[in-house]
Amino acid sequence: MRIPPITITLTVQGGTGGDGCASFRRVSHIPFGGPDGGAGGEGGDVVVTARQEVEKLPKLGPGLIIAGLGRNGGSQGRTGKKGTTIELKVPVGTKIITGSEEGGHKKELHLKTANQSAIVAQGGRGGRGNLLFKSSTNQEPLLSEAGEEGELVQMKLERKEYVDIAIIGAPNSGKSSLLAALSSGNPRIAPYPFTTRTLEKGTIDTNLTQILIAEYPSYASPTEKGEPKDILCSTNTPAICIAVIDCGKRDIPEQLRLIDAQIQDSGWGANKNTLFLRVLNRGDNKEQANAYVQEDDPGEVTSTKSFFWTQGDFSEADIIRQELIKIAGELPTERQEATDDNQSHSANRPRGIPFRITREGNQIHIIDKGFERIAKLADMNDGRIAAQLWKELTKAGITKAIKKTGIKSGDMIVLGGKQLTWE
Ligand SMILES: Nc1nc2c(ncn2[C@@H]2O[C@H](COP(=O)(O)OP(=O)(O)O)[C@@H](O)[C@H]2O)c(=O)[nH]1
Ligand SMILES: [Mg+2]
Repeated sequence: MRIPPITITLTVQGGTGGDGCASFRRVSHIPFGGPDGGAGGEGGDVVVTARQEVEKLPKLGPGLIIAGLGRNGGSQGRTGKKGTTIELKVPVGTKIITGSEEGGHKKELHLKTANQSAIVAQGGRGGRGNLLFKSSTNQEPLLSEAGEEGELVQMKLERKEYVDIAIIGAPNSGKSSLLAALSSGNPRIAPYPFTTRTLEKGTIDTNLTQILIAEYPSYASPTEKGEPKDILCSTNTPAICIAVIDCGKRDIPEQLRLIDAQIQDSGWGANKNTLFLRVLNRGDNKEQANAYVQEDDPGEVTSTKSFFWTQGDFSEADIIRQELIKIAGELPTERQEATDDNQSHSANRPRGIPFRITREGNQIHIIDKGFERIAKLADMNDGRIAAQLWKELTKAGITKAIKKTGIKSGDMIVLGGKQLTWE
């Protein structure tokens, strides 16, 4: 078995919101009806959903994927329709990583269950219609607002199978036997090494929860580079890692070296939330085996607890299982974090960012997302529209800030691609 491609990188963007409408009521017996321009619809979102039937990540990217545009608002107060949402279907266990570490916006979300879904790029808000610009001092609003651009997000999808408890160890040490004893798993158990070539999974079911436990294929040598290493990296960092050590006649230091290599390669050792446990299998002389393991621990396997276990001993297996259930319930697992997160992965859209004024020669730039959207739809050649826009800019304190720049008559004001001359 070859592990299918485990990551794709792509850029996605929510749809732009629809423009608001500027219109007035037309009724035969009322000569000047009030404003009735409706708001634009929201742009569509880009959503990632985990589906049971999907096995591979979609073949997409590196291009840009954009969700549908929101429709423009209409007269008679009609709001535009929301843009079409794009849904990317991915395998259960996919991890979504958005943003970058540098920007401090890096976010991760693991889709662990079927139908779990996350909005990765939100559509832009629809622009306001002139109806919403009506005020006690402006009964004939001529302004409306263009739709907002959707969120632009860089994202990486990583196919990661979800595991709560990992079982690792040297070949033939009894990992499969332990998995079968503890869980619903039904792996092949055989008296020769490397029986397990894939991730062998099982569940421990309680009334409250289901714990996912898996056995990873063993390393042949501490410098393993093949499939066992790929499989090790194909899952998340488990909450608990059990290292099985065969305390029969086998060479324990060699087993510990293999285990150590697995922990190093997986990177789990770096996660302070992962708890490392040891199961000492086939222990004829348990005291001696335990002492030996403690002394020769090469460092990484700094287990907090060792359990003795022998295949066929149901009471020992039961003790281990109860302990795992107890520990799993207490650990701050990734799974709990995911439920705390309300599934919406979207970076919160900036709202209420203060305006900025910059100057380049005789050009004064007004930088303000909201006013740029209003200016975009405003016909500056219409004196009444320009006057209403100035009034709004004054209300927001922007004209005052412009005066402070020492503006002179004849200087240019630039806003949302439109230019105005300062009189
Ligand atoms: N005698 C004895 N044999 C065991 C014990 N645990 C596992 N085995 C045997 O060891 C062999 C390898 O076990 P398996 O679970 O497949 O090991 P894995 O390769 O680590 O998954 C099988 O024949 C098991 O029946 C044990 O506690 N005592
Ligand atoms: Mg096995």
